[in-house]
Amino acid sequence: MAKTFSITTAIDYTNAAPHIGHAYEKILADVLARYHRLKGEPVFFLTGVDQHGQKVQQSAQKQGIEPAEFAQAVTTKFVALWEKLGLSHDAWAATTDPLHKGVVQKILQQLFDAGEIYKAAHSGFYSVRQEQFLTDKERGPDGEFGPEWGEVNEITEENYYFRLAKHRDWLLGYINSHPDYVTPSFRQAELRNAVERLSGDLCISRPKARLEWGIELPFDAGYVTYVWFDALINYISFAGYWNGSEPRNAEFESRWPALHVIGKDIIIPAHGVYWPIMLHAAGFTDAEIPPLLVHGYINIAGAKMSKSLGNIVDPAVLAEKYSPGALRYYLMRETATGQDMEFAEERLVSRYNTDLANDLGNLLNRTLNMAQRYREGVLKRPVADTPWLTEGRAIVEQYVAKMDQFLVHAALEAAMGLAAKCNAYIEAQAPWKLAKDPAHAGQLDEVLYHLAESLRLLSILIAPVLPDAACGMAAQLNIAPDAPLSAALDPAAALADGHILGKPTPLFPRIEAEAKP
Ligand code: ME8
Repeated sequence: MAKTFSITTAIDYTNAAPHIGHAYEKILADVLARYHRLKGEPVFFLTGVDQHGQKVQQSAQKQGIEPAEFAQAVTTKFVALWEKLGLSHDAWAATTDPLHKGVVQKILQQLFDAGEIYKAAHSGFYSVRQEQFLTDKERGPDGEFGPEWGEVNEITEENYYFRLAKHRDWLLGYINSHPDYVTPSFRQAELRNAVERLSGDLCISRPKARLEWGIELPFDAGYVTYVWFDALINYISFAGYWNGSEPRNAEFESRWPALHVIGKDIIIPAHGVYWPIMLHAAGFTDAEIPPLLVHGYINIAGAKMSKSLGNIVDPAVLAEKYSPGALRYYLMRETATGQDMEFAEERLVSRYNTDLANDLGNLLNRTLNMAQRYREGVLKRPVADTPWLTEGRAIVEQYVAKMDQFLVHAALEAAMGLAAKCNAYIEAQAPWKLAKDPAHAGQLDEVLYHLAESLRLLSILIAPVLPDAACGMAAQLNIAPDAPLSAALDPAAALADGHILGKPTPLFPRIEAEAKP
């Protein structure tokens, strides 16, 4: 039995509605999950929502509703968006789920009992308005805390701390001996530098007097857990870590460690420092530390998206306007994994029109039309493998190599290279001329077969990114949907002699430019 490919995304914070950056991350993980299913591997894909924390409590207060109600309303938006965008997750992590709360409390108790968590008093400057302790970083050039912090008082507060510093050397050693821990590798170098500078422990509690919307500490009912400590544990609680009376079972073991897909803002310190140390302190072995795939940011006009800048691009609106497939394809084709990407609606339209409507859609249409017109859809398979067919499979191998490195944009580039090659081949061979001369009947058969077989490969290669279009292509080619990747690599799976192609119907209708007002 093949090993399970386990993949998780960050769980989205429910203090605000989903944005295009959230959509990018979930689609990336979905494409990788679908790719591994295509390879025939068992897959466990987990995504979800991060529902606790101060910002949720504050947003709810502003609206005069309970935090649970607020978090649920935002959660509903995420759920609807993921359904619309065709996410294929196998499990859903919502941190208010009693199952998750139970696991968080058991881990807190375990770490407390093991002496990994201790209580201490902290004195410092506290902003009542922002409800947080301030550090010197928050002081203005005049050395004072600015008016944005409101009333600032020096207070002493008792809290619980998790022993991070104690495990610093272990983490450094782990990073040094596992060069593939973080992808891309420049992020691993950044992480190593941050760990070298690590000092101090992590405050993991908030007194209920200032934050109630969280998971209560099992050993002190006066406090709730810091939201990150709660959120990170989702990755194991929803993979079945502690379903019964004891932690771990065969199902969990088969799903762990999972590849964590996260954005660049949450590797240091949450996923690259807190999380491996939490797992290590809870008894996870080095082989059980989850690898990190760190993606860049989707930016708008160079600026980090923010509500105040008014540049939120709503993924639900884009999917409705252009189709979920157009949005999926654009985000995957135009973002080099690990790098930032500049969002531009006109690029979405031009990518779709150029690659999908023109290159792939027209290729499918022309090929099926010609096959119908000249051969009533019936293919003749060459007796031996031709160089064209071997080259087609070489492109599939390039695609596989890129996908295996999470480089979805490069894999799509390779696939679309095959479509471009086919279009150039049609121009060069001019089947409409061959069809006029019976002496070229054999050559025409070969050309039509090459094109149809290339389209079959393409229908498999686009499936992780464009699952609906892949089914549509299969239907028109008159082949079974959901073929595995092996069917694109194995010569024996090529279209049979005498295979009858279906009739063409437009699969990627052009997006017409909006009429200028
Ligand atoms: O960080 N482009 O939640 P979140 C690309 N709840 N990705 C972006 C992005 C952008 N413009 N903005 C955010 C949290 N992201 C925590 C995670 S995990 C245990 C807890 C990514 O809603 C971000 O990097 O702020 C993160 O991976 C994800 O969206 C959720 O961000």
